[in-house]
Amino acid sequence: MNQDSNKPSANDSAAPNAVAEEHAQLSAEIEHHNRLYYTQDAPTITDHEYDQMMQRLIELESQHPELQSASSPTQRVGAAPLDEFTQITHEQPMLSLSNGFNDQDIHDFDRRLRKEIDLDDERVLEYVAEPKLDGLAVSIFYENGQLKHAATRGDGKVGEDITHNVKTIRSVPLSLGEKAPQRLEVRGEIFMPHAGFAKLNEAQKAQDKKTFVNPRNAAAGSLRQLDSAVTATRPLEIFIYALGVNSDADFANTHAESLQKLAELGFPVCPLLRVVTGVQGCLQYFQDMSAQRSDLAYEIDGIVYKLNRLDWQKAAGFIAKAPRWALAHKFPAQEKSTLVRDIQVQVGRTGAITPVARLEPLFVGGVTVSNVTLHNKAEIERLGVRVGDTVVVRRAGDVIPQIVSVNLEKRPSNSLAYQFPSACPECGSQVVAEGEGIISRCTGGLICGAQVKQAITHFVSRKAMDIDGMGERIVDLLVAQGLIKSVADIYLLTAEQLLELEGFAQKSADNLIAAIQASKKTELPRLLFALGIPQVGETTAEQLAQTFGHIDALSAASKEEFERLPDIGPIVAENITVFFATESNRAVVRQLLENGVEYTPIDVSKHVDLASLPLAEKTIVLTGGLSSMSRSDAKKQLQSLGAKVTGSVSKKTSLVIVGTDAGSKAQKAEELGIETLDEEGLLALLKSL
Ligand code: 5U1
Repeated sequence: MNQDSNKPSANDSAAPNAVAEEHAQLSAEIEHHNRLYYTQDAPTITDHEYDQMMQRLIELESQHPELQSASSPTQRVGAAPLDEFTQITHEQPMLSLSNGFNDQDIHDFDRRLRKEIDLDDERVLEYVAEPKLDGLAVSIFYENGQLKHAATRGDGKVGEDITHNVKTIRSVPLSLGEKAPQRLEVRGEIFMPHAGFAKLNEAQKAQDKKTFVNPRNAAAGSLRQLDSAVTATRPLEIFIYALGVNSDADFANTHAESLQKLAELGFPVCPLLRVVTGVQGCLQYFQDMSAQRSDLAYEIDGIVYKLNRLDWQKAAGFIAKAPRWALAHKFPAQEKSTLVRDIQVQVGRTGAITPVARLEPLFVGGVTVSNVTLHNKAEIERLGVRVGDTVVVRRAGDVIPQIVSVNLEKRPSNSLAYQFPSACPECGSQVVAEGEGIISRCTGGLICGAQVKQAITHFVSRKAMDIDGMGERIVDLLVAQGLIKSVADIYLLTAEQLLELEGFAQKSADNLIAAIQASKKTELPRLLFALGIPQVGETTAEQLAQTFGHIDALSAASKEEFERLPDIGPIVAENITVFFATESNRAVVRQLLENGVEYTPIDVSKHVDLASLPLAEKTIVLTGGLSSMSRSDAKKQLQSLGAKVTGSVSKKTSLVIVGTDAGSKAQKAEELGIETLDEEGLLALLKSL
């Protein structure tokens, strides 16, 4: 360490070699002590010595600003405040985890994986088990060993750029040395340990500032600071749990090995991580951690199991937003008692009436709960809950809170059974029961203010007609003033009418009318989605549009025709049929078109007839691992060519694709004399079609 070097007298020229060398050496030394202190919990110098080194580095950089790089330890005290967060698109999507809640879920997870990998019964899978921290997921990207950027998960595809804040976390390495892959992305969880959280809240209280509800919120609030100097004062920590982008294809063969390598590069990895064998190993680890949970320095809400072999992870692939090769085994939910102050009902967009219990607020599972849905009349009857009852509320992780039981011993003697309303509280129309009493629906339709407002709010929303500037407040105003009674009336609004309303000036009125006009030219799937047919989401609307091409064809179709579509079941088919059979709905559609809404009909003669696809009527089984794609990708490609892809080999199987480490299915195919293809053959087949 060199703390007494002579200070240069001038600061207007490039740093002399000796100064640059001192700067580099001092930076490396400070980062080394950061690692010893924050990652390994084993400091070898005093705080005073550390502060002296940091002071000297700051001094060198103030005299020679050109020495200050993005990965200098001085950057950890925070950079200039930002005006807003910019966005970062993740090169690889940031996935979430599927959840398991009991032993059976872990057995099922293991069984699904064994099937996916086609593992023989005798062989046991190896998993990496580690605590699931209750913090915030982050992606940190390094190029040529230097920290380039860090981002939140966001929607999994695009996150917020929080580089300036992540750099203030002392245990995050700013540079990785020469052994690091040229491009490397790590993923992990940023969290606030209990002790730091308590201290932070004390300080907030002392300064008359808002305190944080739990460590997770405190960590989130700290990371969402535009001023990284504030983040720098917050006691944040990180554990890295996975690799993202990695330019070194030979980095590791197993997940455990990859984390070991990341630890060697200086990343903090949870020391409680273990490689375990089979379901028994997972469950034993879960028990051990459950026992230790209350003694840990930080909050955890479960255990994560990940398949250890990376080639098998690849073979297992993904479902929607989560990998098949990982599972979060959640700790049991927290339960607490409170009082039901009232039971009220809410009317939804389609008239569905949902009862809600208004509770004496209680803190359970890390949040304050004041309202809990009671779902439907049948649920109220099942629980037997009444106003004035003491109830047990359960909340687990991010699952919505629920009432699990009523304490009858504490029931007040004068309490009465809850009477489910027979008339809508919004419009007074009759409430009718559907689906064996599961759903209660207001029959008011377009005369029910609650339904009309919500139907209009849905109609104008971004994924529907996308009328910019027509938020809930404006919809409420327009309906209250009687300017719109149905969605078709939107297209009759004038700027003059808007100017009469509170909060509108010429410009805002003109802008809203322009947005309404712009929405008139639309596409059929959007229009169908906008109509708000019960249970018809974007995907179903798209499928209906592609199959029928025109609204007239849709209104003329039968329930059976809808049911023939791959993703439409009897209930949705019934909803669509009823919607188009109802005269008031037909009238609204007619008026929309009369008021200027137009869409280009879809030429359904070009609609793909599944029977005409090249692999139609072929039943294909995939077994073993593939190196060029995941099995689920291969499955999708084969399905898109018309094949039926199944999980087991039988006489009906037309073809078996045999990957690496294939087990009994390949053998069975041979016994039955079924044609097989290896990965190369599969690629050639896909290419030829
Ligand atoms: N411990 C741990 N938490 N956690 C969260 N591992 C882990 N892995 C995750 C997430 C979201 O995702 C994997 C898919 C990388």
